[in-house]
Amino acid sequence: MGFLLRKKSQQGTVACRGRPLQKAVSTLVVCTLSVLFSSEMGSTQEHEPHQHHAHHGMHLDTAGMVMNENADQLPRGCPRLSGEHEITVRAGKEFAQPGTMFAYDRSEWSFEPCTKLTVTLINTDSVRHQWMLHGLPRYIYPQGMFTLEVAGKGQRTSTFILPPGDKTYLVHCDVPQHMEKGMKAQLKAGAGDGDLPSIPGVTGPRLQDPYTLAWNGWTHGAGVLFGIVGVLFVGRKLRLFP
Ligand SMILES: [Cu+2]
Repeated sequence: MGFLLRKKSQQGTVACRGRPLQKAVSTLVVCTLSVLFSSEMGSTQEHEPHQHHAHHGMHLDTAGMVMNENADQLPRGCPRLSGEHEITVRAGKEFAQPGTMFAYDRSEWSFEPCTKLTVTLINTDSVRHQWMLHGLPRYIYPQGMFTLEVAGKGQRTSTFILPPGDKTYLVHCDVPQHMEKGMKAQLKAGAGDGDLPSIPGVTGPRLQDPYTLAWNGWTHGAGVLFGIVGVLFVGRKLRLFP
């Protein structure tokens, strides 16, 4: 189809040069449309590898997925591994705190930079959950991510190596609304570089909801008092009272 459109485009270019005005206008439309179509098709072809995740080091089956496993390539700036650790993370509704729906059984981890970390994700729910860590160097980890995913109850294990430097990495489940509903955590390499907002049990939201007035006995009493004063004031003005 692209070939046909390009051919039309070439014909159109010739026509634009040689034909009368009305023909030239119609062929100009064909020229424009063909260029638009061919550029659209070109961009689709460019994005196809992303859709198929052809270069993400992905291991995928019906039960889950591992993306960007790296057990042996040292990130630049790491002279050697600083250590090797294994963690087990459970993910599911049963770990959610009041006000949330999903959670990991732990919200924070801390390791030395250049640590080789093996993560086992155990999903205790029947829905899909992920352990997705962001902010890694893209020359090893395409899109800067390392991801474990388990579709329903089950588990999956994989390994990656943290780069050098003190940094706080976001960990979350990328299934729509799961992070917003509580499945969010942070991993600190070294001292980290601060805390992330809305980490369950660790930090509050970036923007607080504006419920500044807490209703209790005192505020109720003050409200009643202001009401009485207001009624008396208006009553005096209207000469309802002596
Ligand atoms: Cu999830």
